[in-house]
Amino acid sequence: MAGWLEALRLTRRTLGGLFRGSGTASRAASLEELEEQLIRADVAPALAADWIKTVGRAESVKERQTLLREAMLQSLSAEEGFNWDPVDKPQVVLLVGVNGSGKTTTCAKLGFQANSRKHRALLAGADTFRAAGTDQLRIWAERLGCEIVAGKQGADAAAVAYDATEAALQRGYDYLFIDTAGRMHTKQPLMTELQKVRRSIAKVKADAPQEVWMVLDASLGRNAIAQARVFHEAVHLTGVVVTKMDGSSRGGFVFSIFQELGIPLRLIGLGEQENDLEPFSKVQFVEALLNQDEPSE
Ligand SMILES: Nc1nc2c(ncn2[C@@H]2O[C@H](COP(=O)(O)OP(=O)(O)OP(=O)(O)O)[C@@H](O)[C@H]2O)c(=O)[nH]1
Ligand SMILES: [Mg+2]
Repeated sequence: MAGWLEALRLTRRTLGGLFRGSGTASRAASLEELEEQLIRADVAPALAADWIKTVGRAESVKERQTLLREAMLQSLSAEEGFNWDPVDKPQVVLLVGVNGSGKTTTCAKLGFQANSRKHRALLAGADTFRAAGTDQLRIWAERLGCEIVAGKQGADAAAVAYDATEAALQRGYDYLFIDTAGRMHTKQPLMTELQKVRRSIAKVKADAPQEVWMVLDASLGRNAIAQARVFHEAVHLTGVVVTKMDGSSRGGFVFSIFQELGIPLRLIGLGEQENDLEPFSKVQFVEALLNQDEPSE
């Protein structure tokens, strides 16, 4: 398991060891350089400018570092994680996003998390676009020992989601995690299909899906924010999962999820294995961004 420090290595490198050599003012980056580095790591320019204003008050490099840490933490709102107490069964989580963002892997990771908490989870493969759309999830389900309901290629994704919700309800599952096909936010018919999927779940259980999570690929940086905005308008997101943080040098966009979208970042993917999914921790995130205990690269 990669861990936060390892996963944020590339973004940290983009930040260029912001305060390396703290204490010796001569080696500290100028404010202008600092701002550039933040923007290079995909921190929104307006936010970076705000922080720089705050940090500019510092009288020492050490104080500058403290002020930036505080400003970063303040820019991230309260952590919500995910409530692993299935009060109202089944808790239905619908995973949506553009192609290749990590939906299927995240669905499997959620099944693993439920299993390891001794909850009963059902996985649903509603990616009926491609011939092999549900194969990947089937393989995961077998490996994890999770039950799965999956549609055939060309089947109506809304009907698969309906059947899966009914199965989860009737068979007393605690959680239902529904994987959907990747879709570009610019393709209106596909966004309409997603609305239909959402409605069909609610026909079985009026308050479901309790969660609709957008899975965002961290390597897209700030571009992911624009995608999420369109999905939010279409299906009302209740959370975001950021994947592939371990392969991204643009982790600074995470601040924009809170600042610009106002949607909680629930979980973060730190690798490809089933246990590489963590609740988002703002302290761990900021500490990993600013960590200096490693040699320069
Ligand atoms: N390094 C890393 N790779 C990940 C992570 N999450 C997913 N991946 C990889 O990203 C690739 C795409 O993941 P999928 O889960 O298939 O993505 P998807 O959104 O289901 O893709 P489509 O169904 O084609 O839209 C796979 O190779 C995954 O192993 C992560 O957190 N870190
Ligand atoms: Mg998939």
